[in-house]
Amino acid sequence: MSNQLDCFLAEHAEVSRRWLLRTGVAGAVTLGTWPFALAESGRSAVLEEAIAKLEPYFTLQGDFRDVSRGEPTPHSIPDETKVQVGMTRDSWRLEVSGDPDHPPRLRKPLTREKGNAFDFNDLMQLAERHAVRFPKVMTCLNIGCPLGTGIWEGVPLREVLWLTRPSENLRRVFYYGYHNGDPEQMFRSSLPVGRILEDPFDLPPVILCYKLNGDWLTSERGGPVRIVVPEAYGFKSIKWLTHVVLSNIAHANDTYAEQNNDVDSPLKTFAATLSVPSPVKPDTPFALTGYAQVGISGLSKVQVWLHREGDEMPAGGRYFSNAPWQDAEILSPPKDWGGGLPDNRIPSPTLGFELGTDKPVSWPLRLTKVHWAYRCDGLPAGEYALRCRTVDEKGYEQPLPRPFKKSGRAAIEQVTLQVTS
Ligand SMILES: Nc1nc2c(c(=O)[nH]1)N[C@H]1C(S)=C(S)[C@@H](COP(=O)(O)O)O[C@H]1N2
Ligand SMILES: [Mo]
Repeated sequence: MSNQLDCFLAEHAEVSRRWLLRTGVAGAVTLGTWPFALAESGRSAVLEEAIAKLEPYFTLQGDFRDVSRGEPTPHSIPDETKVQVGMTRDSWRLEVSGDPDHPPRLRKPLTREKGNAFDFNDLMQLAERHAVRFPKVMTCLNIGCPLGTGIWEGVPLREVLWLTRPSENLRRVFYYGYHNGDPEQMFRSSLPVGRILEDPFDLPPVILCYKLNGDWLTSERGGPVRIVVPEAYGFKSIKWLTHVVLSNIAHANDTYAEQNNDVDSPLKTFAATLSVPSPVKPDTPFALTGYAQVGISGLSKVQVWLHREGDEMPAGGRYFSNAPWQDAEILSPPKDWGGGLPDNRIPSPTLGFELGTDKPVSWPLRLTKVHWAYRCDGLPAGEYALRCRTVDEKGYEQPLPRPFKKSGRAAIEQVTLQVTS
């Protein structure tokens, strides 16, 4: 099965499951209150109905898709073993030390051996002054569709890095987590030290994350502590973090690089569908919905194009720049953000939101996802290719002509739609 189809089916099954729970079983939710303001929208019924079925904006911790490696996966080991290996908040220890092969000068490495490894209390102390929260979509470079979106809370990694008092020969930082004590199972990521010390433009910092959507990070999500790199694909956000290694190596040494992945590629902007009714009746209005990932280049438009099989294709190559793309509606911030946030509110402060409110400073929020909807007035009978794409903040079509899957999948999605009486 193609990656794209795999994503599509997974998302659709999930949306239908939630819809059933909410309407059939729970039955308590009315269209007017969830999840978007419908009453004052002025939208047609067919569009409002499709929008009401959309997944919540933020994902419950337990609803994230899990792609953890390991035999067994570290979050599935018995609770007693978790205590022994430092995978609970009380037992967690982080070693921050120099790379023996490319040593930096550090005055104070933090190690178990020296008895000064960094623990959860130390982290909470730093959190009192330095904690940050930001929304982010977690996406696997190799899967393409997001695994979940949440508000991640943590302490900037630089605060811990400075504790080791580095003074020379430090260019790269690599890090890994608990891997069953088996070197073969180690999954390592790395960053240039500059990205940890400073945040380019308005990016949030790289954090040692301990909470997601206001709750302690669960073991499945990488708790007690994982790295979260705001602008990166999932593989940079190492779970069950145990070691940070400061190095003078001049290049990336991520485990993911060994599998032909482009490990310096930031999150891409692209659109995908969530609900596509098929078949639909000829000349009858129908609605489409979907999501767009808002990558590093931002998002200004989501566009759809319905092309009937047999009709002439527009000139201009495989990225269809000259096709008659139509703008879809990018949905406004939801009234109910979902994700199980405490009191159903955005915790304050959260980067990207106005202090003390649930109001985003700008919309859509970069490095997250947003939902879109489109109403088609009706089509003549036939088989159609439905495609969707985005236009980024600077006005460039996204995905750019970029066939490299290993830089993060961001294809123009194509889905078949049947129009028959
Ligand atoms: N320790 C560890 N961290 C890891 C991984 C791993 O296998 N081991 N997988 C990475 C990859 S490839 C992805 S896409 C994300 C997925 O995060 P999630 O399982 O919380 O959705 O975790 C990353 N962190
Ligand atoms: Mo991944």
